[in-house]
Amino acid sequence: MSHPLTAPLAPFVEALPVPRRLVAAVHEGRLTVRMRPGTHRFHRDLPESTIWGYDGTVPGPTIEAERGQPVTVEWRNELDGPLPVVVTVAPHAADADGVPVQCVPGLSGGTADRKAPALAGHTVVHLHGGLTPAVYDGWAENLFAPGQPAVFHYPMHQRAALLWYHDHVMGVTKLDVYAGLAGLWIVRDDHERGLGLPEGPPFEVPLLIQDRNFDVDEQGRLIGRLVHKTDPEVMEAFPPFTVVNGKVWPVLDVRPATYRVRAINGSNARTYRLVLLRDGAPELERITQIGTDHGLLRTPAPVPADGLLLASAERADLLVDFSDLAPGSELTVLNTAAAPFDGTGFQAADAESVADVEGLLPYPEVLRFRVAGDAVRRRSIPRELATDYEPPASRALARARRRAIALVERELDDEPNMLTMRELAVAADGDEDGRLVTVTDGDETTRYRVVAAHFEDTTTFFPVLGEYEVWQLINLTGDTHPIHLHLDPFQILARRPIRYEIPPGGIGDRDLAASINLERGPDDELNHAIDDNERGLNDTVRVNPNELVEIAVRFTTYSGRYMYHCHILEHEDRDMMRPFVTMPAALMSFMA
Ligand SMILES: [Cu+2]
Repeated sequence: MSHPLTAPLAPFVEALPVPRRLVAAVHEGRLTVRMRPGTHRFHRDLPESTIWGYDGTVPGPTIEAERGQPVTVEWRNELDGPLPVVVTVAPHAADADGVPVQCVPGLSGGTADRKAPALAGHTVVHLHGGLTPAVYDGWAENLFAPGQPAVFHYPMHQRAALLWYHDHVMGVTKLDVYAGLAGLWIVRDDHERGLGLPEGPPFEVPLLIQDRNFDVDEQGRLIGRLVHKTDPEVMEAFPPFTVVNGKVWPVLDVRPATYRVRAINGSNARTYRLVLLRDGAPELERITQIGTDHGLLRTPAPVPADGLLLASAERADLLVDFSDLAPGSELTVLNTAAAPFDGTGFQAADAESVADVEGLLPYPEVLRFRVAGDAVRRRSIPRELATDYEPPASRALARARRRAIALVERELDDEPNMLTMRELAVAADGDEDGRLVTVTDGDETTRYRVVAAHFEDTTTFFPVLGEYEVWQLINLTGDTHPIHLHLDPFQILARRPIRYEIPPGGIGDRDLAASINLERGPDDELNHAIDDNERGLNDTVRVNPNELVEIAVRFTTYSGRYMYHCHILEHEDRDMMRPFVTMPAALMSFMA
């Protein structure tokens, strides 16, 4: 563990902003959101930054919708170049003092990428978590130039949940989201209201957690210009400053009461493991998780003993109990997840000493709660939450279509590694060519062949509406990947340890040779378990190294072309994304 850096910005001096609420019902379900350049101050001691934002703000307005009441949004693209982010690859991974360049502001000797300023502001909006018809889902190639009309209809036939909307342009999602194009979207329903959970301010608090870096002037002073910096060894950006609802390390005054905190990781790549501390000691028992990506859990769950893990795009609906605390009490949220994240644990009790530049975590600070004001009656937590879903029945799963996807990292000469997915199909009996993937589970070995590798390869997944499918996500890389499926949510069935071998040259441009055994490797220290707070309806799942994750998904309503991908934006932009086409059963027999 290396020495912590001295923070160039003061933590916990500025109030947590709450994004403006845009309640759809007040506007009869018809909203206009302008994407436009704006200015934003990320911290009191920083000059203003130029950003691209929904309604010109960071984050965009929080849209609130009712289940069953459709919302139409005119996404008006009024963007105007150039992209307000300096993009650079630093020439070295560490500076002259040995500090990783991603932990410090400025370009670290890198030159500003010349292609990025030429981006003309093409956008496409994806409502993440939305059960949205394909034409309005934000297919990454269906772009809108500034001035072109984009009117999207969102039926909102879906459970109450915290969703988010963000840019999804092919190849540059990482830059457009980083520039500010993200906002929250809350779906509400009567079932949730019946539970008496806090709704709206002050007791419901959304937290959009992101990380950002800034440029410096010739004297080394921070200026507001946003910097997306990577280095020769790490192709994802892991900026040093954690930003919550648009402010670096903010503070929220809370009353002695129960708060509903709706947290989402909107970072490009960083995974957070959030620990709540008072006087240096963890107090995670104050937190009860009641919901995940797609809304309420069946029953409340504690957060894991190490802390609440949120990879990019994951959400958690939390009740946090401050009701016994005297005014003046302070609770601090720290992040204990090193980057790139690989699933390694970290004891919550050690959180205060977690700062680690080698782990690209120079400043673990996230947010502080400061108790002030009069006590409010303690809120009881319902013992039963959701009643509208159950784990899929084994009978339904026994006849489910099974699909397998390998996650691989291909090393290339003179350019960053290529992270891609390899869709696998069971190889024919006589297929003995060497490029096969074998998966051995006890006595049983299944032989697969790669049938698709790149985003533009032929579609091979055609799920039938209404039928369960089991997807196996097999991680053959050294890092955790949050895999996101568009459209319907899924349930996590299993996390299983694997041991695998890839022969020299086994990862080609389109093929793969690997032997995978469903057993724990001798050096594998991860526990490969499903945490209680993951047993809900999710649209994003962390797939750790040496791990096979099995999910059950059932697409229910809309036919069409959708995407699934890693939600590390630098990965999704670099080919870790694939299409699938949902089909009505009656049409399948007519497919050529
Ligand atoms: Cu990834």
